Amino acid sequence: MLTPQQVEDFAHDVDEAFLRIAPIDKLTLKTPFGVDQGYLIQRASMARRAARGDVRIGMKMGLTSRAKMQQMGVLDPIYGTLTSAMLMSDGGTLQRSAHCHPRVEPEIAFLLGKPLRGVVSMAQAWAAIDGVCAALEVIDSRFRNFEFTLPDVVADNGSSARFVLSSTIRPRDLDVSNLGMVMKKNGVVAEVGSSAAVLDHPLRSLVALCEQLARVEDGLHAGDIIMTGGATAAIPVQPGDWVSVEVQNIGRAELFVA
Ligand code: OOG
Ligand code: MG
Repeated sequence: MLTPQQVEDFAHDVDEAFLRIAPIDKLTLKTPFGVDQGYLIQRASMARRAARGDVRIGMKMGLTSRAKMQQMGVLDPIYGTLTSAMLMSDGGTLQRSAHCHPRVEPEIAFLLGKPLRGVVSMAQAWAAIDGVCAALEVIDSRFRNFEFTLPDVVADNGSSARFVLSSTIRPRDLDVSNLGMVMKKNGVVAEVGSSAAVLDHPLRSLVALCEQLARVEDGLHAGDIIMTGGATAAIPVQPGDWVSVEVQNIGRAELFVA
């Protein structure tokens, strides 16, 4: 168990690494702690961003596909907060110099039209969704070489950095369980996958998020953007790169790196 002061100190460390764009050693190297403590640090570090005027606009799930779990060596899904400063416009430009070591991954995102709380069925989760988007997430671990344990990456808000969404479709009859996903770098296919890679069905990611939030008496709001997690491994990017994602029956989103 960490003391409240240790939680604050770790939140400060991870926030400073974010502000200074200077990766640090994983926190558990100094003092080991568990996942629940990781979420306390996450909360405290995101409260620092909120105090600077950065507003919560949704939540992300991470490590929901085997490809991501294998790439990172961490085997459990996690969640983090999405804020207004993270949202990029489609076709927007990512400043490489504003990040430590950015990587990009293809995702399915949901827009919630209704709040969701507690244990919900797949049917209830689907009924709360107003829109579905193709998405790219830019992750940028605050830890040196992207090396961390589960509690560390939780403390670091799931390595979140930026994200971009395609235009939204509101498909009552669309089946999102097994849609082809292609991520290209500079027009060349980099990763190919399926939405099925995300917990067998990306809607399960939303259901799992609700369940995890219920444990801390939290929930999702109408208007929230929900990122369901990378369907393939993430790819590193450099200035001059452009990355796009195409999701079958949904759409396309892209970003440029300067
Ligand atoms: C952790 C973040 C994982 C995802 O979609 O799986 C994530 C990381 O890979 O650094 O965002
Ligand atoms: Mg992700």
